[in-house]
Amino acid sequence: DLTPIRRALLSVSDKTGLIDLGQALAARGVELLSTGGSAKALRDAGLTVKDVSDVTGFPEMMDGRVKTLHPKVHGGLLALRSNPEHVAAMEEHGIGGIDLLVVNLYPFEATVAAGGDYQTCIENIDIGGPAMIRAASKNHDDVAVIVDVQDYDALLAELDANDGQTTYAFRRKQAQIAYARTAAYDAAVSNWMAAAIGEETPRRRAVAGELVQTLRYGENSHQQAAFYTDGSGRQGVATATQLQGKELSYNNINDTDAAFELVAEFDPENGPAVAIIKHANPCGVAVGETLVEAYQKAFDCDRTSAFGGIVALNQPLDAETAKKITEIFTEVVIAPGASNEAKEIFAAKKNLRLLLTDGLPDPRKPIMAYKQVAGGMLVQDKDVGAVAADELKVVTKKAPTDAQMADLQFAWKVAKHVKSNAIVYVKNGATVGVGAGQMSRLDSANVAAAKAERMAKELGLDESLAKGSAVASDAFFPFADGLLEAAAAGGTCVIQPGGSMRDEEVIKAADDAGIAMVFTGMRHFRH
Ligand code: 93A
Repeated sequence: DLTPIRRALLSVSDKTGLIDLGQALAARGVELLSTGGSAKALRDAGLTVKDVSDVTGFPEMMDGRVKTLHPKVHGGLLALRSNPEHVAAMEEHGIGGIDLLVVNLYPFEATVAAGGDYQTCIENIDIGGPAMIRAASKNHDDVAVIVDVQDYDALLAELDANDGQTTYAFRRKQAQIAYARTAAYDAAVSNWMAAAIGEETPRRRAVAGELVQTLRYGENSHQQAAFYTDGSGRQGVATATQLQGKELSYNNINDTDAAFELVAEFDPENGPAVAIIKHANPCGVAVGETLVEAYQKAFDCDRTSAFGGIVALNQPLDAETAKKITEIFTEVVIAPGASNEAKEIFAAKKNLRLLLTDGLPDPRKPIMAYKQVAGGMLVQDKDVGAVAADELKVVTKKAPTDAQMADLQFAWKVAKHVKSNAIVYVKNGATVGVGAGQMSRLDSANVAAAKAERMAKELGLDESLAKGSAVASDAFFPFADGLLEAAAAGGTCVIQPGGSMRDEEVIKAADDAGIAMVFTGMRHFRH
């Protein structure tokens, strides 16, 4: 179970911690082998190192493309020490065992992120590194592999605890980490190539990510969880800087993503927009002349649910809005920037998390969306569909007024971000009732209407907030009943995909109720 380390190969692009590690290993009597740059760094620090090229008898060649790809290296990593034939082969060919491999790969992901040109990215695809990592990992019976600078301390602690040896459990754990690294690395290469080809979301693709952080727990406290990036650099919770507040939870990240993706539907050039999210659904979305006005309008949709919510802004947070937000308890605020004054106001609220990005995600850019099912995974394009104003078809005798049309389009954008079945009531650029996630469309219409009614009471108004509203339905009304419910709640115009077998019946019901209705020809299920 315990394996001593006599000979180690160190080959790292990121030289962080290399000297300390080399010294610690040398002090334990380990012989060091190394490649060009790593060997030089170790030697400069006064350590005795053997060049891999002296081991292989070949110089590093072809711009370093071939340095460690040699049986003297791979035989040393792969030979099973317990197998007499393997040992005999080592002796016959003068192959020395390598008991520890420390590798970190050419910085491919960082080169892509830095906007490296095609050839530079190609040159940064590491071949020899992953080959050695996979070899050493396969042979974790005998060999320890370390692929992350963060694990150097754990390696030294392991050696100290075991008299210069490693345990099987340690080697196997590090092998598992190593394969995760090479898988993520190759996925990054494949995804970069897909983008270069012009296929942002190919059907045949690699799925892997880099760990950002392990989370305290998942959706519930008995579930373990972690957060990964896909390396795409999309503006949002994965790339945001957190200025203050506790660590984000799994649910915070999920809700913050929903909030920011929704608010990004509203082009900042058309004015400020605010979205407030609870349990991944919006409980208030609004546009306004000012950011603070948009926030107030969003808040007034459902003040009860907004408590402890997640707020996303499509513009930098200003002082006035910051002040208003701090009047109630809010979990997270995410915005593309914040004024210094706004930051100061938030600083007094220690528990409020503030996340800042460099901009908004592009709501039209196709990215992959994953959903796990038992035994597999569903992969699809994210729903980036949008319907232009001139593609909307008026199907009723009455056509919407310009103001109604604006609210209908607003409602349609919001409905796309509400769990199906989704019914959304909107008035004057603000949601006034959101019905989410019901198993029947009629129930969603009822839920939205009831919320509009309740909130009107809370605000001391004598008619429902939904009175005179525009209504969006994320998919067609299969029967007239849902539409009639919306009309009864106060809806005066409707936007929906159309396409039901009973469209005629639904259109007639709208005409009879004096409602204007437009078809989008596109639905936005969200499950
Ligand atoms: O170009 S490679 O794919 N060919 C190789 O044979 C090879 N062996 C190690 N890259 C190779 N490496 C990589 O070189 C390692 O994965 C490491 O990232 C880097 C260390 O090089 P140096 O020690 O010269 O800085």
